[in-house]
Amino acid sequence: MFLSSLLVFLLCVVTASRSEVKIHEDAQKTCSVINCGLPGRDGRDGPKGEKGEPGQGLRGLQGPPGKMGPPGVMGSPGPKGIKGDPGSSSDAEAKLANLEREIRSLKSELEYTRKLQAFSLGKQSGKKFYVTNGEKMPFSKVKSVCANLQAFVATPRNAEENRAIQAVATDTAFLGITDGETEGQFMYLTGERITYSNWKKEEPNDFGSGEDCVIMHKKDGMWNDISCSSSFQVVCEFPV
Ligand code: MFU
Ligand code: CA
Ligand code: CA
Repeated sequence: MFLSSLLVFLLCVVTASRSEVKIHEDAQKTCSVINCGLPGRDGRDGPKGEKGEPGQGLRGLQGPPGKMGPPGVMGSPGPKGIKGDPGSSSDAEAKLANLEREIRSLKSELEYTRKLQAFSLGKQSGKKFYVTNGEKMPFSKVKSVCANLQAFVATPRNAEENRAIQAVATDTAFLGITDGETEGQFMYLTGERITYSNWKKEEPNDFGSGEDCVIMHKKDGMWNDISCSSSFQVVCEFPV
């Protein structure tokens, strides 16, 4: 301690021997001229320094995503989209295309079924055709059965049609002719007087309590008037 104090004192003496001006400048660098002796206590802390540049150390790992925030307010409508490709179809257009394909398929199948039916029934173009299921029933039922098929009760208007019905029937069958309106005046179900007939000998005779319906015998195609409540075969007629 004594040696370091002595060294500082000697330094002050040597420095003082130089010029007046120089002494003043150098004193600020080494020690006070007035208090040139033992060192003083440490001064107070200086003001806080400016924030430093970001460090170059490793960043920490990214944390997990935070929870969802509240919904925002709805924005204004966006601009109109550009027109789609002419080739691309919407869902509705695709459904329509499927329906159209299905309709084409069904039409094709219906055409085939009609062709097969016409062939199986021996249908001639431009001519009515007749169908039976072989059932026997009263005349009222015969009318409703044919109506349900959007057909009429078989009604021969000439010898050719009479033969066609005779060929289709497998037993004695009702015809679409009655005299229920006016006894003795036989009419088609459409209401016109008949213009063709094929009565068996001594018919019509309105036998017994009365006979207002007409049947055709399978064996010869001849007609007889008969009770409408009796049961005979149903034969329906389909228009041209
Ligand atoms: C004839 C026919 C009748 C009935 C009777 C049994 O009369 O005209 O329609 O079939 O025979 C005698
Ligand atoms: Ca009658
Ligand atoms: Ca009769």
